[in-house]
Amino acid sequence: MSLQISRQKIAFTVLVLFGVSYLFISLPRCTSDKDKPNPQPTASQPAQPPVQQVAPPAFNADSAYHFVKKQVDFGPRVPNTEAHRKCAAWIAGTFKKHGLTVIEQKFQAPHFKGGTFDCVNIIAQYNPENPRRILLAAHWDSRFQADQDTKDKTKPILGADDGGSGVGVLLEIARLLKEQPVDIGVDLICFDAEDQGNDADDGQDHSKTWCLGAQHWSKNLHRPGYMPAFGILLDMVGGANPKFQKEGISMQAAPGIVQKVWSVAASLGYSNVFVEEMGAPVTDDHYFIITNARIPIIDVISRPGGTRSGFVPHWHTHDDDMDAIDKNTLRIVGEVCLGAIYRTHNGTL
Ligand code: AHN
Ligand code: ZN
Repeated sequence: MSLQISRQKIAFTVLVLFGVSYLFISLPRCTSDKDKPNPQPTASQPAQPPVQQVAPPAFNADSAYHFVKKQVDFGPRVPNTEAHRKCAAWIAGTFKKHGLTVIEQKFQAPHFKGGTFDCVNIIAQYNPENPRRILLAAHWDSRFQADQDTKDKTKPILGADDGGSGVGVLLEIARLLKEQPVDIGVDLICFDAEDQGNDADDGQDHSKTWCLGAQHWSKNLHRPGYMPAFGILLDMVGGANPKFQKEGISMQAAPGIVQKVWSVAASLGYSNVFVEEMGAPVTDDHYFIITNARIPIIDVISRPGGTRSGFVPHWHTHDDDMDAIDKNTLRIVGEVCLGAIYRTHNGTL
């Protein structure tokens, strides 16, 4: 009996020793210098306190969906309308409610059809004084006309997916940062007037009629010299059957960021959504942020194909309402963004 126990003890001890030595042997292979919690202090680099590792909180897709619906319930968010003004106040107020420091950057921009738009970029800062920052962005306006529809082509759209979805994900992330703090700064920026541009296919370059908020902000940064480690732009991240390709401008300007974000998605099991395919370049807010502010930012934009544009079938139509929103897509994108945030905090991105 006693022999029996001591044999078990020996077996257990051997297992423990083997396990411990395995850890010691294998650990150095999967850590890089930046992951070492306590680097030796040098003259130029003082000792850093170890980072408290934090697991990302669970993204609540019901909450994100509710944030999309709240925006859509105001009606089309076209500049110079009551719905636009009311929704801006609601977005800013919701970020403030979750403890973020909000700047409402007001500006005027010309509409290509004539007249000016009264616009506002909503800049929500988490840990505003932390110099180590990342940027997540989306546009919050909705398009003034349904040019891709067959009927009511001159009426504005609700933009549940095109506008609402990205902001819904950002608002849910703001809520979760309060629940599970990180020791980095995060800026959640909602750009105005992304979607009021000229879509005429007349061989002319109309790109400057789009992304008016991102154009203004990238030339008038809310903090001079603002430079996050990287940025992620979310555009049409709420439709069913999403497919995120490696968008062309992102790959040219920030291929390493695309790689990191796609590897987060892969580790979460989303390689079927964040696919290993090159996508066509899209003139989106990130283009102006890259060219004017030199910030490395990538565009996560769904292009499932099957349409002439390659965009979702409800793109710039009246079908872009709450029925176009799939909670599962919001969850996938939300989890990937949270993965990028919490891995940046942990030093493992
Ligand atoms: C153009 O159609 C020029 N750009 C697509 C960017 C966009 C529009 N994203 C949402 N709506
Ligand atoms: Zn659009």
